[in-house]
Amino acid sequence: MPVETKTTCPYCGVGCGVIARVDDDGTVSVKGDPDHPANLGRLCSKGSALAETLDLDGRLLHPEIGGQKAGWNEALDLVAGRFADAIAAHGPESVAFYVSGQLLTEDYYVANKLMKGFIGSANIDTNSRLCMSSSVAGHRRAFGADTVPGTYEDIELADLVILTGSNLAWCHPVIYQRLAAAKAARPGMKVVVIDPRRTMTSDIADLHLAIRPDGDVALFNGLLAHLAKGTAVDENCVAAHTSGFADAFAAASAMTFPALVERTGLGASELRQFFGLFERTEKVVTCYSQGVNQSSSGSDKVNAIINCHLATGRIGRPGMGPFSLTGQPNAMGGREVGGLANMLAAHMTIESAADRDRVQRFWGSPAIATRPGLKAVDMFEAVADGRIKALWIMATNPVVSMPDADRVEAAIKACPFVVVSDVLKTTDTARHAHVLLPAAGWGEKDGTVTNSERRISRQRTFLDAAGEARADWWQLSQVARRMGFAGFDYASPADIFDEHARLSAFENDGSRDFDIGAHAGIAPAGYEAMEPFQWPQPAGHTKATTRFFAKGGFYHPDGRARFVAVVPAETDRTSAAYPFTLNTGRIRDQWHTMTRTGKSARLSAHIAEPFAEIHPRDALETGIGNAGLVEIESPRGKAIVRALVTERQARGNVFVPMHWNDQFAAKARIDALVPPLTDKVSGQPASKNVAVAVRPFPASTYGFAVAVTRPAAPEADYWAIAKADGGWRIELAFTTPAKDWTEWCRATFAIPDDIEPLGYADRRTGDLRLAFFDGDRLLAALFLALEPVAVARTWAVSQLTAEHGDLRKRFTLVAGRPGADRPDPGATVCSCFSVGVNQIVAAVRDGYHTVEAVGKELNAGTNCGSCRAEIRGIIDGCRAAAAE
Ligand SMILES: Nc1nc2c(c(=O)[nH]1)N[C@H]1C(S)=C(S)[C@@H](COP(=O)(O)OP(=O)(O)OC[C@H]3O[C@@H](n4cnc5c(=O)[nH]c(N)nc54)[C@H](O)[C@@H]3O)O[C@H]1N2
Ligand SMILES: Nc1nc2c(c(=O)[nH]1)N[C@H]1C(S)=C(S)[C@@H](COP(=O)(O)OP(=O)(O)OC[C@H]3O[C@@H](n4cnc5c(=O)[nH]c(N)nc54)[C@H](O)[C@@H]3O)O[C@H]1N2
Ligand code: SF4
Ligand SMILES: [Mo]
Repeated sequence: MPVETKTTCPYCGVGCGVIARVDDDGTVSVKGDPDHPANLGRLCSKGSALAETLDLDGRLLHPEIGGQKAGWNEALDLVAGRFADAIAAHGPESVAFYVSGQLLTEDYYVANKLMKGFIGSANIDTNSRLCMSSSVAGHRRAFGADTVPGTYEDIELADLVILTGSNLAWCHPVIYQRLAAAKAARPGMKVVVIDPRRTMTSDIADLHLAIRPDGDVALFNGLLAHLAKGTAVDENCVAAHTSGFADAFAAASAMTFPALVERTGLGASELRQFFGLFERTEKVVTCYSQGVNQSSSGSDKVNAIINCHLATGRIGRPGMGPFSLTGQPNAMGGREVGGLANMLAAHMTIESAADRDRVQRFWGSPAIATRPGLKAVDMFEAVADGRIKALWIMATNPVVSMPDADRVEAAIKACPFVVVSDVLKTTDTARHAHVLLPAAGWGEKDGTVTNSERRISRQRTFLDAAGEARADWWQLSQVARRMGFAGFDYASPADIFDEHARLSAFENDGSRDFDIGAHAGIAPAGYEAMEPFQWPQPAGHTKATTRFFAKGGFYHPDGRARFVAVVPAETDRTSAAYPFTLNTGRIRDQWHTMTRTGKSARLSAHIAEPFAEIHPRDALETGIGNAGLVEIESPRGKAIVRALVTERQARGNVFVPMHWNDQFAAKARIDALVPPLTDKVSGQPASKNVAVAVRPFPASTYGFAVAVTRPAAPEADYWAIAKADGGWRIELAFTTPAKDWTEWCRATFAIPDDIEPLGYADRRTGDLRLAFFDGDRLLAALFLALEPVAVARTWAVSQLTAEHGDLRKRFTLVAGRPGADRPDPGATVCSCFSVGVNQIVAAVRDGYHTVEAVGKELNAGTNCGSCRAEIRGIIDGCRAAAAE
């Protein structure tokens, strides 16, 4: 009998409910949970492809010490011993944990308790530092606590939704779908997108403001000054519930309108239109994400936004409020347990002696950290200069995702003792670990996560753990016990959740926002059955309170919110040597460092290699051709990626995704170029504004290959590998051609010596093709040209699973052209149904002129809907071309 389990998607902070079904033969399939309030059955492309990421390929199946298989006892004893030794010799500040918003709350709780309450240092920080810490800092400055006031429903109820520094369509696709549906049902609703690039999200916008990088403080200051001159300010609310308005207004009105135009890069009429919309519309939600947080002025951007909502009293009421969209599935849970170096558990503060005392009494712990620990960038600085003697990295890949990534890598390599807990055996970080601990992955682990709207949901087990993998909370508790600490004998995640719930209610009485006392004392059966719920849920609560602050009640001691006077800083970092601004971020179908999404052929087909979006004029002036290769350089490092020439990009800017790393490309770890510059208040790195030089990469030969086995790092100046159906696809470029291409293929694709290639060379064009067959199966094919290779990618990939008994078919393959019987579908647009761009273009030519009609004809866009904006773009493109 098939078994269905309700669980939660492990990717983004939307926190969609998923039903995982395991069939009798062990096949797993997933669908959206229609009863989950976050998604009501919807999923995006990544969520829909979850089943494809569960194979054991590349999994770390047992502990390893020094690259050798080891037993759990041996590995845990070693970790406990080395941490204890470092603490004994150099004190508690000489050890550190670097953890992740992808841990479950229970894992996170134990990590934080061990470091802050038992080791007695606050040197635990998390990748949330790179993600949410400016929002946390902004919330704490304004509200006195890290409280997200609103709910997803507010986005649907609003008459104006502002999306700033958020590519919602690609990064929070199910919220985007909810927004798109609400706008379709209520066309009067307005959407404003503020982003230097015209992203897929901008396609839903009534107004797209292509702001200058980091122009946001100036923009929202300008808005506040404008509001204060009109009638939109809610004087009663300001007087009764806030303080600091006069100073914030003075700071905001210091800038003249012409200076505002210059600082934001926006036209005067665009500014007036935006200000007028905000002024006139009461129901406004301002959603923001990394274009706001990841900045040297990130906290100020957050407060500049919150100031406008406080001034108009538009907070905590239906359809109104500032809304921080959290990135990771459990960024919020990590904040609840105090996983950041400057927080204490259950939203208590490390600087408060009363809070420290309360937490220590609750834990009955021998110590309590007395001051904030090292924030991520400072932590790796301390690793680099030898202050950290033992480091434990869990569920994050800092060699790829930290700024100044090469230096971070060197620091990890030089650290005397590094433990990495991961699900994969080989990541850019795991390769430098002294001890590798196999973690139970999604489907194997069990616990809770909290999404962007404070909703706590269960992740449930539906698979046996791979090999000897164990949950992160178990690994941490075992090490704690072996270090001689009492208070870590948890039998299950339910035990930990119970303790977490009790601590949230401990001596709280409404003084702290985070209170889930209603769940204190929860038994394993209750935990198993737990339905998704939103906090707060204090003991004895009857009805869920879903919003904060409509009637004041802020968490500063006087109960008032604070306006924060913010002043725009100069943020143009370009110079004659580094004249471009590098912006980094995400694409639709990859998740961070690709350790899981990189396993799915469907997801890898959307965008199969690292790229730089560049404006056509900039491309022309720098001599970069479309589909050529670009070298991007900062004083810290270099990357080589494909050029994507597009008017969606603003002049002077380039955008490169953060995902590619040394496992998938020759030189595309973009964080190697990002300096460790941080926001002074939050410590969050400025990952979106880096001065770089951009030039064509001088390749003399370009290549494209398909192969059934994953090649080792190819001998090539540029390579990028992506999973494909039946094997792998590889983009290549060389500055000097190989001496013997057949030998190159043998070495790269492990072709046996007795298999001879079928070849084709065109002296006139310089094209060369080689294909190797084993019986009627294609092993590998290489297509070379002096220009970027024009071979149809999807067609070439399909040859990996085709039958090649017919000799003529083999010749079509080396000719590099699809036969008339198998037209090339083109690059994948819809990953759910594997529909390519050429198929959509053909459908449009056949008269299907709407997204719905194309969907009926091809199914494209009818499952998760993440590609609908792209389909609309293709339809518009075809019609524009037809009109010319
Ligand atoms: N597909 C996918 N989805 C994801 C993730 C993923 O890896 N892949 N990761 C998840 C995580 S952890 C996170 S944190 C979120 C991030 O979600 P988002 O923040 O939406 O994603 P990003 O692409 O990092 O950046 C958003 C936008 O900020 C813009 N931007 C850059 N500079 C500025 C600026 O100065 N001002 C303004 N206003 N905008 C600017 C960028 O051009 C970019 O389009 O996504 C989550 N969802
Ligand atoms: N330039 C630039 N850099 C950025 C960003 C950017 O926009 N631009 N964004 C930043 C942001 S917002 C974020 S959130 C970070 C994300 O960056 P990372 O956290 O480094 O990225 P992930 O690939 O998600 O890393 C998660 C790791 O945990 C492993 N893993 C998965 N599940 C489990 C588990 O259950 N247990 C354990 N122990 N391991 C597990 C995965 O295999 C993977 O190696 O990147 C940041 N870096
Ligand atoms: S929007 Fe997509 S990635 Fe995010 S939680 Fe939902 S299904 Fe997962
Ligand atoms: Mo993030």
